[in-house]
Amino acid sequence: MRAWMKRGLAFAGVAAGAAVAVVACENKAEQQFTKPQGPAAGGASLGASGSLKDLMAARGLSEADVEAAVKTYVPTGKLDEYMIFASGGQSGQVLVMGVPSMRLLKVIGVFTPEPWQGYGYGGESDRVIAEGAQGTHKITWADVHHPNLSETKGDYDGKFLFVNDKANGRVAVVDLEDFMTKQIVANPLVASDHGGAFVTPNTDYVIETSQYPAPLGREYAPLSEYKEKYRGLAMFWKFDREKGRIDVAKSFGIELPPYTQDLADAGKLVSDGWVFINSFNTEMATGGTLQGKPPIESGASQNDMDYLHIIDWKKAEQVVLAGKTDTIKGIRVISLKTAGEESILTLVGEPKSPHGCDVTPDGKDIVVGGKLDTHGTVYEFEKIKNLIAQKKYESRDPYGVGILPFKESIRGQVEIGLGPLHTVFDDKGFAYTSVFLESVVAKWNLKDLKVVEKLKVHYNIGHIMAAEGDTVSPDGKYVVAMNKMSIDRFAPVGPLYPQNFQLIDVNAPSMRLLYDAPIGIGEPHYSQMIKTDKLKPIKMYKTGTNPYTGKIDPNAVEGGKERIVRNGKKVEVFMTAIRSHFVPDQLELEEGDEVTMHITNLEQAEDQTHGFTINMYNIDLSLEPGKHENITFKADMPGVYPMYCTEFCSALHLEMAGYMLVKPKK
Ligand code: CUK
Ligand code: CUA
Repeated sequence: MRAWMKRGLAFAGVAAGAAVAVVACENKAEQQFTKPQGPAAGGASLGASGSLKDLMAARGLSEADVEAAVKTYVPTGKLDEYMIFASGGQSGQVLVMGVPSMRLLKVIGVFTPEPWQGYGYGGESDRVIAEGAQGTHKITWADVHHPNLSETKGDYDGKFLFVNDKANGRVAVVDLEDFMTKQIVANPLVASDHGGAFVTPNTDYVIETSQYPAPLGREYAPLSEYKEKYRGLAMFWKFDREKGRIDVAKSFGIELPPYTQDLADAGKLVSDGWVFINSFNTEMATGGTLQGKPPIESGASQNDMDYLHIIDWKKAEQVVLAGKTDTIKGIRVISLKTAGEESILTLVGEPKSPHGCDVTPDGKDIVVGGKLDTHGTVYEFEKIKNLIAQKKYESRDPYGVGILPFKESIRGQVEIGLGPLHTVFDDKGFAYTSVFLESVVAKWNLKDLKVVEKLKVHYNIGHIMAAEGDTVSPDGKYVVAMNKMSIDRFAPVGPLYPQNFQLIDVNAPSMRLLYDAPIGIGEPHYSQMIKTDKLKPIKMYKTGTNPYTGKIDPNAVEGGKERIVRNGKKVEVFMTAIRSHFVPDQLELEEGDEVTMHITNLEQAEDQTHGFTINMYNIDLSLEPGKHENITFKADMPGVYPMYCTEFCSALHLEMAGYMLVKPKK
């Protein structure tokens, strides 16, 4: 036996770090490469590259570039100050990134499988994904728009993340203890959603409001009956913090008029108990381009005003408790009639094609942008509340819902520029609005509603996000422009360009662009940024834990108690994984056997993950230290199948393998 092999074996039972070190020491080139780390002492020169000035000249960098580099560089071993949870768009996933480095740390599988995490490949996660089924077709994608962090007293608490799927009307719960998706709730009432997944200040409810109106419950009705049968919905999913799950039985919806509800935000502090939703297409246009009718695009842009929806959810809760609800597809729904009569729903005008709906950190104002307007409109909650209390409606809509007088509901309007969309806030009383048509971030003063500065972004910004931006106490410091296009920015990768997150320093008196981060998974819409130290994820599971119950699995396997139990056609395998072998490592099956495998990773060392796959059976698990997984499959393909570990876990990782043999029927 060669020396390295002996050493490798000796280390097979200790931490991977040590084992890897052994391998690295064998590699002379690597040793040399890793030695001269970091800048030379004194900091004036950059190693062999000469002085900083020379380096700048050689690379064509300006002082501003170097400043930006210094502000975003996170040296080895240091952590990013903030973390971003960004929509992965059509991927149905969530991207986790560090700020200021903008490094990608993780891609969380949410609505769609994520192979590295073994999410959706034979293990327990299959059930979570299956629970999110809508209709009878297999849905293998999602349109993730707004990931939102759980809050306590209006502050991100770092415990959970909620994610919506606009396309298929679904909401998911990610547990930030292990950054895994634990629940997908499919809304049986809506045909699509958008205003979600926002939370109330103590995460009592996760809000999901519909986008394109359709009959509630998705029954058929012709477009000629749009006004009578099509509806919107504001869904209030009750969140059970203890269980870490949405409690569907305690949830309720509020029927809305068939105006296309858009973005939503929950009130906070003074406006706690209320939810605001902007809308467009109050014209109720349904298109008909082939019949010579205007497309929805122009049909929906006829009126000067659409409606901001104001929802009193505390009152709605009372009405639900009093039993004044209908039940549609098993969900309790407050009818539009009741919502209007009880002032649970009130409307107020919003200028042309509104988009974005953002409550200020003090909860006093609501900012709404306008895609075809140059203004941001700032509604004053106090005024709205008084008008509702006095029932001072200007008129009622065709469904009997009270409409408040616009002028008396606002604090003012801020002249922002062409196409203001979304607004976020800092700690110094400034608001930052994304301006789509102008491709700028506009910074304005919440006090006097005056723009103080505009920063060009490249190009066409959609959402904007700020450090702790949706809380009662934003941090300022950083704002990120989430741009839809990236012309002239990155090396070409074909006609589908990356999206571009541009990190902006908002700490200095004037805004400064720091970093372009191309996003190769899209299209991201919104994201939230939380202080890294608020997140307290676990480092490993207690041995035998099933992450989907949070408990030791009843079939968890102890070392030494591995076994194969056959009962007719049913075969149960109790397996363990530890560096660098599976016990048992030979499965001898008959064609047609119904197999259940229980696999426990016995490791209790940090980052000591094993993978497990059975070739051709689409089985792929990630077994983090302590994790237990259960898989069920039918051995219906006779043949020889290697089973192996898919994570480079130790020097003898390649040897962490075995065979599944499926003997053909005679
Ligand atoms: S939306 Cu995409 S840019 Cu879904 Cu929040 Cu405005
Ligand atoms: Cu276990 Cu590789």
